[in-house]
Amino acid sequence: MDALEIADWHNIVILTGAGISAESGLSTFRGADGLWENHRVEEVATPEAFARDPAMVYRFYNARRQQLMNVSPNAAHRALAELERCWSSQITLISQNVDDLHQRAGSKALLSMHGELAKMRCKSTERVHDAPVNFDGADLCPCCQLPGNLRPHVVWFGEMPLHMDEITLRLADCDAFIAIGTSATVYPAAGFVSLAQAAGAVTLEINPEPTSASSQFDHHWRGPATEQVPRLVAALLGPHR
Ligand code: BJW
Repeated sequence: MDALEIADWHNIVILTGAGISAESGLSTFRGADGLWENHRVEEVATPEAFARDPAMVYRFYNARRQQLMNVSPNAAHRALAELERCWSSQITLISQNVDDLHQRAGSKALLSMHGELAKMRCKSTERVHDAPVNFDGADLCPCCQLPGNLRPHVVWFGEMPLHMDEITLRLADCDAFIAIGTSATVYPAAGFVSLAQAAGAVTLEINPEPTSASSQFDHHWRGPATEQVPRLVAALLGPHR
């Protein structure tokens, strides 16, 4: 990928995954430290798990909300926020992460496709509310005043990710697609590279390791996000910084 190629990029779609927050101190889902109380994420992040054992699922998300208070955005989050501020055409930042590190770094137009840890949702009205650090089935919902109606505002397996209409439109009209710190194991996000390629986009994967989608990407920058993302943003903004 050279400067000439980058000069043709106007609309850029960037997808981030758990790897971008790893160097802030948040565990990835499928890394060596990815288990929680010996459960895989696929056993906790489902509507069935919530129906079977709500206390366990509330505990999982309460612990992760607690953890968020002790971490900060890193150089990769900050570089993407700078890119959004300085890029003259369109940047679409899609995150699979439910942490708020992109927002805290200054990204404004973020599409959080798997929801947000800092929010909770009423199961009756579907209204979304700011979440306290801890809540569970005993808490009264702010809109319906009933206990047992609040769930984390996150997307579990089998549920429809958020903002899909907008994401599909942006992918159909992008010149470049960049995936950062995602294992490409969870759909529909794992299929975005194909949609972008069908639109004629150049594709770049940033990840220290190869992933199951690596062969679909045109370019690979191997290394941690805090090194590779600032390098990418420097290449994109060049003399405009
Ligand atoms: C670094 C780094 C550093 C480390 N720097 N990088 C069979 C076939 C195909 C699909 C399906 C199927 N059976 C079921 C499905 C669908 C299912 C699915 O994909 N299942 C798979 C397990 C196969 N998907 C769904 O159900 C989704 N809904 C859906 O499909 O609806 C229907 C639909 C149809 C058509 C269009 C649209 C929709 C919903 C998926 C919801 C996922 N939810 C979770 C939990 C969210 C809440 C929470 O956080 O608790 O989202 S699961 C979990 O995985 C979380 C993540 O966002 C997601 C992806 O994980 P991610 O980010 O890739 O993390 P890791 O840990 O896997 O990878 C980290 C990467 O970072 C690694 O590559 C490292 O190398 C790298 N890394 N250090 C850069 N320093």
